[in-house]
Amino acid sequence: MPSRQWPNILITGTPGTGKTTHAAQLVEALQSSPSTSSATWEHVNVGDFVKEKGCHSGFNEEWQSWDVDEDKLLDELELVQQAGAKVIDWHTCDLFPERWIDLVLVLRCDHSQLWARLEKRGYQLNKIQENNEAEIMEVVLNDARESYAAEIVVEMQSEKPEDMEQNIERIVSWVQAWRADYGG
Ligand code: DAT
Repeated sequence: MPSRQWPNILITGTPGTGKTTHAAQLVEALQSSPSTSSATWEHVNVGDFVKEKGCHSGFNEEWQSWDVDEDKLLDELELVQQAGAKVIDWHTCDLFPERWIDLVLVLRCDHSQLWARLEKRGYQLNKIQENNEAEIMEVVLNDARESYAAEIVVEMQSEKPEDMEQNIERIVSWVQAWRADYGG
């Protein structure tokens, strides 16, 4: 049983599947729902966190991304996750200790739609291809299943705005149930 009073939720998935959009809407929904609004919910965008806290060893030009210093990132996040009520948004999931996370949501998207989203974002071709292949091979979903207990890993479709609405409703209900069971 976790010692925190509110759960930590990890939203993961291939880049472009909708993590940041979901996390922002989820925090808003949790902050405005009477049964969960007594906590201060925080969206932790790990990509931004890495840059802000300098948890990297430089910018990788080939992949147009920061080379993450995982030890430093874990040290910095250890303090952040302790209080609970965090919605952590990151495209890999096997880095975080199991004890930090109460629910793992893996967002999924049809690969041709994902391709279009990443193209629109201005990603280079190698990055679009790599991510598209990863989505087809279910890399993040498999990593989540290998890293966390099966009952806390939930796959969610993220193709239409209605998917997002339903997903958010479902997660808010889950937080309410968690709070009733463990929150004290
Ligand atoms: P990520 O944080 O996983 O990289 P994002 O939240 O930035 O992804 O979303 C990428 C783009 O796709 C953005 O323009 C919003 C859109 N999008 C994501 N999920 C969606 C959904 N369920 N319905 C419609 N558009 C969605």
